[in-house]
Amino acid sequence: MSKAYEKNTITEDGQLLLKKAERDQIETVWDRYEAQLPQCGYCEMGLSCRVCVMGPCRVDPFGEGPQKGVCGADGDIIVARNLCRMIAAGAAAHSDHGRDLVEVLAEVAEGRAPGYEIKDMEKLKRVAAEYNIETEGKDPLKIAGELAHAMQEDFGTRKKELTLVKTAPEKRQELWKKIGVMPRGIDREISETMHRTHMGVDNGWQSLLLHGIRNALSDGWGGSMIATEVSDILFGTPAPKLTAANVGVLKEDQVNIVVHGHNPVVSEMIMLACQSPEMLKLAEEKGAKGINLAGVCCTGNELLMRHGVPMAGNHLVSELVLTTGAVEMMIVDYQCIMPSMGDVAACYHTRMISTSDKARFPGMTHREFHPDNARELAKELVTAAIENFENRGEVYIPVEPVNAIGGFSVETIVAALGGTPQPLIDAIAAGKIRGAVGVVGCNNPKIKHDYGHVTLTKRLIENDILVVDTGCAAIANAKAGFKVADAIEFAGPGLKEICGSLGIPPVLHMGSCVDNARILVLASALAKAMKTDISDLPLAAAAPEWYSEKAVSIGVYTVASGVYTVLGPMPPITGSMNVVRLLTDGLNDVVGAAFGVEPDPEKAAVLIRRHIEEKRENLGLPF
Ligand code: XCC
Ligand code: SF4
Repeated sequence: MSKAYEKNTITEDGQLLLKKAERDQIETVWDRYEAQLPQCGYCEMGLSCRVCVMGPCRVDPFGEGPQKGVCGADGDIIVARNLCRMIAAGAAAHSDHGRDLVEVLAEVAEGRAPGYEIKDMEKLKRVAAEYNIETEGKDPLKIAGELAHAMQEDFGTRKKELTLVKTAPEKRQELWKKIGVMPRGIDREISETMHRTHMGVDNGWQSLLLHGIRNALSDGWGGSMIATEVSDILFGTPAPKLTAANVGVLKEDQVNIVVHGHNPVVSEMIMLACQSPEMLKLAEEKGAKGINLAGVCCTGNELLMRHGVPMAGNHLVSELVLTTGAVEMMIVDYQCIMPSMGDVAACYHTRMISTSDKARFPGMTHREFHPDNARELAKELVTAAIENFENRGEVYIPVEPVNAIGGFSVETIVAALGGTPQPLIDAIAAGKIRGAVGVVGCNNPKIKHDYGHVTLTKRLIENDILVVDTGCAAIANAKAGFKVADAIEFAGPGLKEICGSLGIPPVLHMGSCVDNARILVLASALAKAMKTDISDLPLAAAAPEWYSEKAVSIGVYTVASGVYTVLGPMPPITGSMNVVRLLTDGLNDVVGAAFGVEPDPEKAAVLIRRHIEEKRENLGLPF
């Protein structure tokens, strides 16, 4: 194996496919990253501003050139404004995804979404109760309609507080009220961020960042949480399922369809079409042994969690999946779909389909999904994919898939523990499990692909720290083999004993990126059971390879919820030492947690272990 491929990714399939891509003259994300180097230092430090047309401006970090933009904004203001706009974009992405699900729920209630239904009645009632909706003896569709309406109000501005915030521990809610960051409407907070960061509005870097926290909280305890809850209501609450990961999940003798993006609204319908006898028969007629559906990124995670649909890869290998020449069709919705995908597909027989009214891509055919046409359109697309089977050229699927178990919703974890979180708390109290860490987020060509996730996770579990994961991190850990019951071999003695007796892996797949809300719910349940606040618990989070604005929002709401969070790549804030100090230290006094930044996962593991032991000591738990 040539060194160049090893430099980019630790995965065997990634390395082999990179070689294939080079042979096929496919340009990848790594090539384009290389071509961008050196990247702009001002932008890297957050010191460039394009907010208005008196600019663009930049502030000289060495103190020699200009220290203020044309309007007079200094480095602190510019850095804080830029960061807040990243939060707003990330919160908007998650929350708009949530909104799309709520709209489907509303259409289901009105009987206008053929093929969609209420899958989890119990959850519908439970969530409706959070919204003070009477459910006793009421028709489920009526409950669904009322719930959809109530959730839509969370997006608007008619309230002082989002509804689901009240599921946070009391102490946390009081703190948020005290410091003035209680999120109100989801759309309102995003819109207010855009207002505050307009030239000549909020020029206090502290007040800007406080609002940034409020905006991020409206994502975590609002838009994302709504997305997760409604997905469970419509498609079922996940329970453990056997699945597999890496590009080896593609099948040489079957029609391969890959879904990419985030929202299960499209991918669930594609899955149903793939399973229909009519489609299976057609596939057979065309000489295929079946229809094989696989996922990439988070819409893949949604299907994996609920149905065990296998995962072909995460963000950075999304282009490489196409270089197998084995994909008949890739169907995308939105977020994290590189605009290069159409170019890559053009070199093979793969057909690329975009489906969302808000997301277009070069080189893709646009077939728009709406609740009323989804079922029919899904069949049409699957038919086209099957018909494309005969156009295949050379196929290269160089690896065998790795087995994994997915589907650990909070409901399932609590059920596995016997109905209450108490056994987990006992195990933590006894020191068998030192604590728990959420390893989440993306890939980024600045970090060797999957190296951050896998190295950090390995170090944590071998030190008896339970890992829960989501997003592309979860896919990395699945490929690394950490998600089978036998993976307890990688764990320290205490974690091994506990997971072994429960028959669960030491790394629990909790879903997609909006499903980080599940981690909030779990942390909240632990804090409530221990009658304390989340910030007192031996917990931490990490985003070892993050890249996206969504990850910024996630990081900020996680810290604001009281969880120490270590980022791999440095966010663009180093142009302001004030902002750096606040985020990495000062926030401890404000929300009881702060950020760390450490691109080396070996060192990040040490930071996290130290933090967990400190929290244990404060709680008086044994060493
Ligand atoms: Fe995207 Fe969600 Fe990041 Fe992966 S982890 S690169 S955001 S797909 Ni969410
Ligand atoms: Fe320059 Fe100020 Fe306009 Fe930003 S807002 S571009 S710093 S003048």
